[in-house]
Amino acid sequence: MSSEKVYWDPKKPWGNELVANTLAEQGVECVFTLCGGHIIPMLTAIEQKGIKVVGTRTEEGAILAATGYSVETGKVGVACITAGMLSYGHAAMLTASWGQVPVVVIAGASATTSDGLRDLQEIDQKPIAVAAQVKEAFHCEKWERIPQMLTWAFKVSLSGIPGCTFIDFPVDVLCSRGDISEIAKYQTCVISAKPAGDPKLIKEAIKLLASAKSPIITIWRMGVASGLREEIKEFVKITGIPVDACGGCLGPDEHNIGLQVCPDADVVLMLGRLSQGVAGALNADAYTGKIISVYPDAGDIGRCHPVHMGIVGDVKLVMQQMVEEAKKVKFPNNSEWVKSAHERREGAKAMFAGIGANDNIPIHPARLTKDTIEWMIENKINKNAVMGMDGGDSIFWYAILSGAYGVPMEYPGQMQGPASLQITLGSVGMALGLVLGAACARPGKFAFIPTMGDGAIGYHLIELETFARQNIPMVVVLHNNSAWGMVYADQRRIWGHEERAGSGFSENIHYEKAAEALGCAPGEFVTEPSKIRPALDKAYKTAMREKKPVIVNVITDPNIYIQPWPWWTLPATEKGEPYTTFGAA
Ligand SMILES: Cc1ncc(C[n+]2csc(CCOP(=O)(O)OP(=O)(O)O)c2C)c(N)n1
Ligand SMILES: [Mg+2]
Repeated sequence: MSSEKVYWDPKKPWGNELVANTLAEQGVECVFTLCGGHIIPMLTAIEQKGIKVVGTRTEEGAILAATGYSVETGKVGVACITAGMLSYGHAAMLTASWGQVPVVVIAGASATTSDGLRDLQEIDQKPIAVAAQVKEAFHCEKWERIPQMLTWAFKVSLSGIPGCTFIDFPVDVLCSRGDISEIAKYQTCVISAKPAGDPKLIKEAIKLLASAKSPIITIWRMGVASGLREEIKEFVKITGIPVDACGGCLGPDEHNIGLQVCPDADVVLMLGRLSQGVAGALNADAYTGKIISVYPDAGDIGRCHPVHMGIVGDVKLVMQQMVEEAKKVKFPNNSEWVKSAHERREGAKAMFAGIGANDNIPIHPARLTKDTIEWMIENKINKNAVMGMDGGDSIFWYAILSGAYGVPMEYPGQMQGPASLQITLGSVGMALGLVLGAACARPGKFAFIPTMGDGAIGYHLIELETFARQNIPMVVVLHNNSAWGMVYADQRRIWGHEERAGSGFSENIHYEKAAEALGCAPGEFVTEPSKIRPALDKAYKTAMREKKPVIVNVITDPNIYIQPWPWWTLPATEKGEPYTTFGAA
């Protein structure tokens, strides 16, 4: 909060004040910004409404933070940026849109009075936003329409399938004043109605699930975002069906069996899954049984893979209907099936623990991942932390090992990054921005990034200064393999020998020192496997004591790779050799 108070005239408010009032009306508590001349009074007006304003170091950082904040809280995330700089936020808007996360991006714009004069930062921003797949982009040229149009931006971001919206205001509109009675002419209303499912299909779905031998439930972004936590808990209690991809909705529960360990389930209740056709770890095609897809938009059900039954509706409401219907039906005892699913996971755990029991130097990435996960479990770090992950191969090591170890997300959206967004836009580099937003929503809470690629950290390294400024205690475990490792691994596989076109970095970069220069606490540089756990202990203590981020920079072997595809569904190569999940190229 600024100490000098600016006094406004409530009867003749500035446009900037109307923006701030509308944000307050929408219940906004925190705004992420990259400031600039066109929005200076807007930011002050917002702060004076008691809304926290967090300054980031890039537009992309601000929009990613707003996205992470939304995933963490379930509320709309808000970013404010200055005129003409939206291109810097493009990938972040795509991330929010693909991630189905409600985010409102507010921008300043050059004055209407200077249109066409090539004024400073005079750029038509709407097409940039539209190209970033926002749900709708608004340009507000009338002072008296500011509350109405800004409310639209919120309303649209939340409605149907949530996503990013954009609105900009010319600086002369923001800096003009008017009579509040004019505003009444431009009203809007917000309704929160949601559609339920077709009762006939609900009945059929329950019948099918009750007759299945090996049914599973999978929960995806539109399920998580619908807030179905209570419903899913009750549903598994009644039906005994295990949850195969959980999205954090079940927490630690015996029915939470991990991450897609049962592609051969005979019936799959797929909740809130956008149909995607990519060959990837989160690919719905991996399932071979009958899919019952519940999703709010019929156009997306079965778009890229066949489904047996499509139920259109808000996922939470449909689950309420399912719970009621399930009470009327007798379900078989699924406990043996749950047990066997856990056994599969235990099998995977034993296999990866074996791979991770490796004392080589440079450190095997499975060793680093195994030690990190075991340290995290032993110290209950994941029980009470905001989390995130980023990278290429590094992310897959963590995703697959944590799935095999049965580490649950404690709450929906706890793990920021691809795991929380669940949609494979596939961009590396977004986690620091997302975690910043999540951490700002939970002041004082520890933030943990158990895996981060050395390529990935480069995108928003500068944002570590924001973490330090916000006094966020955080530990980042850096897989430093001096490479865009996932790419380098493929180069070796394709060419059969070392080939590094564009994929290598300088070796042994001291990222922990770069972080220290940005205000973080002293970090760790680890080259020996036996030093991993002591470094994690020390980093955690330092982070908590100093209330600052700490980087644990671990030098790992670039010649070890992991397949990004689930190890249980790997196809054979052309040579007839089975792909392995890991190996030394
Ligand atoms: C923004 C973006 N650029 C490029 C890619 C292509 N890509 C996928 S994985 C990867 C390597 C990531 O390297 P790093 O973060 O160091 O993780 P590692 O694979 O080495 O563990 C790249 C460049 C991408 N997914 N996203
Ligand atoms: Mg790397």
